[in-house]
Amino acid sequence: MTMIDAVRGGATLSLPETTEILIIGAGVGGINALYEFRQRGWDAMSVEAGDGVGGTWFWNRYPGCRVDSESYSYGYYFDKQLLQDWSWSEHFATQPENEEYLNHVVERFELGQYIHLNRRVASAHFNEERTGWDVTLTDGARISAKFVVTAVGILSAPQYPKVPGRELFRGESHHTGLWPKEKVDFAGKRVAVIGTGSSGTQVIEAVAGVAASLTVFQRTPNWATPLNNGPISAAEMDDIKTRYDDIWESCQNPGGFVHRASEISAHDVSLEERRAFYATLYDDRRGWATGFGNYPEVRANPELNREFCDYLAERIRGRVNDPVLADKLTPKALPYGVKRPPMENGYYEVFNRSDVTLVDLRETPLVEVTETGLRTTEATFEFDIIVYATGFDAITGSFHRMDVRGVGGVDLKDHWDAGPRTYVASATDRFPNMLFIGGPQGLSGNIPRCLEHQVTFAATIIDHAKSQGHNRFEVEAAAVNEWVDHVNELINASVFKDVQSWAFGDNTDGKPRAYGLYGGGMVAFGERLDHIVSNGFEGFTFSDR
Ligand code: NA7
Repeated sequence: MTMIDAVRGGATLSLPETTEILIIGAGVGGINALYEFRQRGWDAMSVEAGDGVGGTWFWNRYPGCRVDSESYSYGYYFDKQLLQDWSWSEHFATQPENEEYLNHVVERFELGQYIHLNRRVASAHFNEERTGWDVTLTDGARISAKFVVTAVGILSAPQYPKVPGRELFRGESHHTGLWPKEKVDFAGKRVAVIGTGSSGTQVIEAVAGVAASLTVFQRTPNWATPLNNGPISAAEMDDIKTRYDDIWESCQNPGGFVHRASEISAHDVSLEERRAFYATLYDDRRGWATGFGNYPEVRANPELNREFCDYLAERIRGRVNDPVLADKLTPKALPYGVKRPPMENGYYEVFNRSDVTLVDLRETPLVEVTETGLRTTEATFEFDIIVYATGFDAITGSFHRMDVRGVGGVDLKDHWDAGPRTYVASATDRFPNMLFIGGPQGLSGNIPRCLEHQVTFAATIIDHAKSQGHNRFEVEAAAVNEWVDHVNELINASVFKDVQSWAFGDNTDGKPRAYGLYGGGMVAFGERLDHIVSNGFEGFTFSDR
């Protein structure tokens, strides 16, 4: 039995009817929360829709999938021996390695006995009479919980193009966020990939050269930059293990990544020096160094941002042989960094292959999926496999797949009908005894570093309620309103405010435009959580009802 099989044994656990704390989801955040709560000796358990743990690293098992935070900065830091015992094989681990790691954590800390796999939440209704949550699963099982902690992710409800015919296609089709466990064999196949975000970029690199032909359907080009991944030697990993305290410290910055912005101002150096620095970032530095290790002015100053974009466009032209194709792959009027840039590894060179074609959906939009392939306004295409790398109903989609009702039966969908409303991404008014890990209006960046703040915060809230004998806690509407205003003020004052992005819900038809992330960065966010706790849980009301 492999380690992953052993954890999957959780699928056979019998489900208790009651628990004190129910965690929804066993991904990166859910596992962290379960570990924290069980360490404290609490009666906590998780339900997880997948038949394995890992969340993002369970569902997104498409070829080429890998993390783009440095792995040694991405793993859990809650146990020093775990850090010493686990060795990463590459700077940016693949999906299988991440999944293996998360399974290792679950097994090592004996959490599998509390994780109920293959259990998807259908509804969670607040029961005012007994002050707790009545949770129903899609298989009909019911659980009563005093507290519910959601860890459902903000990019976990896959989304497909809204064109007719998807069910008619007779070949194989898969969404990157819902990839099957069975190997998808691309060899000798005519393959379409729709979407060129982070997932599309990775799957395109993996499929090119394996498939007989690859047709990439691009709607919006983005500024993909080199990941500059590489193996980690045994000596290097030994050295990393001596530096974990420093690595964690170095992550305490807005993005939670190991990269620090240049201390030299772009204004203090010549254009030639700036271009030399851009070349270093592009060719030698890893991952998010391009964004977070750059001159700070590149994010804030439109002229310098344009200068950096001109540099990136030049590099694309240098890598793509056909100038017309290079132009199609180059963003127009999109500042660098406002839309999450994909990290690539040979992406642009893919388009030099004679068996790879780019279809620009801005020129010829997708019309329908047919029995044999895809049709745009200009042409019909035949395929054996269609890959949808078309992203997610982001931020609220994973919540709205469930029927969540708070005080007086208020539906979370109605409560958030103008966009998500939270207090520090951790709770919303009228939904007592419910906390979010990685909820709306929270952080994006190096996710485990961001989420550990929220896990500690959730544990502190629950601990306060339990230790003071409070039956119920709730956030005040005024606190939620203040956070919503703060989130909006930050975004409206930034260069990001007009970008079309899932962060605003722009990629989902019918969604109100509302910013769903927190733009103040991880340090300010963590300080705010600390401030709330040290100010008597400001914004929360505890009661014995
Ligand atoms: P993303 O970043 O949302 O990318 C989705 C891609 O799919 C993007 O290129 C979209 O183009 C494209 N898309 C979406 N809908 C359509 C339709 N209807 N037709 C054509 N193309 C479409 O999702 P990913 O999975 O790549 O990445 C999600 C996160 O994972 C990412 O932020 C990282 O944190 C890791 P668009 O740009 O909307 O025009």
